[in-house]
Amino acid sequence: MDTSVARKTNIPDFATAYYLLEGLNEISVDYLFCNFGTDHAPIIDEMAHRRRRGEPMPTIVRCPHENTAAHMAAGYALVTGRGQGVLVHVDVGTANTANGMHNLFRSRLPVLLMAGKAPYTVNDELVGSRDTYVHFVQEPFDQASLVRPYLKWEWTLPSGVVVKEALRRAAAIMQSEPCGPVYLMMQRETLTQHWRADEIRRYTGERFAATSAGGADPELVAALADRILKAENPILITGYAGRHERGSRAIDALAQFAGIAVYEANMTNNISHDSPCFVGFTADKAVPEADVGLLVDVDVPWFPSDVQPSDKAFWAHIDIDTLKPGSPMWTFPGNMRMQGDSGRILDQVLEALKAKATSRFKEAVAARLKRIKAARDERIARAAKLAADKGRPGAINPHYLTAELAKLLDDQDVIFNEGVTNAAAVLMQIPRRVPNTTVRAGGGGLGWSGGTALGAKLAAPDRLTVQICGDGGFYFGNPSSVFAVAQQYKLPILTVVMDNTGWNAVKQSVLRVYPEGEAKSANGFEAELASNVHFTKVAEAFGAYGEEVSDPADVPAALARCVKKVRGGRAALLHARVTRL
Ligand SMILES: Cc1ncc(C[n+]2csc(CCOP(=O)(O)OP(=O)(O)O)c2C)c(N)n1
Ligand SMILES: [Mg+2]
Repeated sequence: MDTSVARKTNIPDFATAYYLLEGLNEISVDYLFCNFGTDHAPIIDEMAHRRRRGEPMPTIVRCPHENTAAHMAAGYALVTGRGQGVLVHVDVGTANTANGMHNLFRSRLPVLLMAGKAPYTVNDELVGSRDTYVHFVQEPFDQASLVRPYLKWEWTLPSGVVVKEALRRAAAIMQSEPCGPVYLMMQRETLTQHWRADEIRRYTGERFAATSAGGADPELVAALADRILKAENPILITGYAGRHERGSRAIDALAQFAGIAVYEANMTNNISHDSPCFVGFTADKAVPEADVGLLVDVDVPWFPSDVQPSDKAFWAHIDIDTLKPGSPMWTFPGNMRMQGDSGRILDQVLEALKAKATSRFKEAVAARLKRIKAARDERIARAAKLAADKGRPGAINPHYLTAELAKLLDDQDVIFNEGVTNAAAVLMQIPRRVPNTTVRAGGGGLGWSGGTALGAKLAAPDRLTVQICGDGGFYFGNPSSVFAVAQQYKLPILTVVMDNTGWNAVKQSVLRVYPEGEAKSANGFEAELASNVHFTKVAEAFGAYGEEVSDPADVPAALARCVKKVRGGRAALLHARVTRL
């Protein structure tokens, strides 16, 4: 109900939970991804109340596991830019979202996590007092500590009278760059408290806006343009500039104008791979040679244990998050750092450069562009060569598998690449023209790709959303919960499991630290998982289509059938037996 109308009539009074739902609507929370418990009784009752009155509130998506809920919010925010609500059960539900909050925080995605807290009254003093066993055991001293490392803000709602003010503050913080999770806790007694409609103020988005990211100081911009003007071997490394279309476009325009080789390193959100200056997914060979380097929206441009830049090089760091305040250590170079919207800042740099460009600069650029083209051609040829090897029965080559998948995808389809040690194959073999259509979690918490693909599908029903994961990642993703939601809410996603029978990443890490160690001699890496498993059955249990493929010759047709099913409205899973670890 519009509370301004209420003022003119008999002023009704409602429970705080009623205003909570109204307030969520007002902060553009379209969906509440929920996993309920006893703490939510007042909210559930007010949901029915609002529905009966025909009043708006977020659509409820019930998720059997919180991991699905948190990552659905990630996928939705990725596509729309808007943080949604995740409503979970007290400390235990919050704990189950920690992996998701880690991933959302590191991916700079907004989300409003909400949880109840055990009732604080024990003797039935107030409506909502403790009335069951768990209320006595679900009150830790510091509930928020379960997710605090991944939060930008947290609060326990002290009274219903400020519920909308608290929601607006939560929204302003989660939506201000760098975006991220916020957490609101609420006790039952607070949620059942009644307030007159005229006591609850509105806090509109127009008046209480989020902070927008800006451009850079023109003096720094001019100084960087001077550096680029004199550069002989400039490079640009990005990881997540592609999360905004403008960032991708600005990188391409600057790179073409100035002859800069562009790399995506440890990427999470792709720029357009169509850019003639895009040369690949590791800058390791180029970093020591670069005299001017641009780090643009990137968390890990290289591994310092493998690569060191030249002492004489000049590095400019342009990032929505130059400080990386969520990381105790972050020591990549920046002779100049500009925090802001990278697209805007690079447009400024390009403009300054155009005003200063000399004919000598333009000649040098032309020569560099030839070298860049050669490097680009060479990379594309190398990828094609890798894909040409199909592998053997029971050991399908992931490069071939993903190259075949690429043939079936449209530009707007979105890939959630949780391929771990096969993630590079996904990147190399499925080039993307449109920014932000190949996505990896900024965090390292496995089990994100299924929920994220579901959330993206909810936000973009016309796009195919593809989860690509390893066998290990499949388990982590609580797949029964993912496929249950896919079925119940008609969100057909495509899942491709690249099963190499275990945790290859674990094996490889042992080999990196101990190349000739005991584990290698014994061939004992503690990495093998069950091999005689049929992941298709999990999908089939929830009405999805499943196929298992072992023979490389069967790959194209199997993939085509799965994609067709998904485009027809039914989730599908392809279990591919790839090269073993
Ligand atoms: C929640 C979580 N637990 C554990 C890990 C550690 N870990 C990183 S990679 C990996 C193996 C993943 O196996 P799989 O998905 O099959 O990929 P593969 O390594 O075989 O390519 C593990 C266990 C993690 N990243 N996240
Ligand atoms: Mg594996």
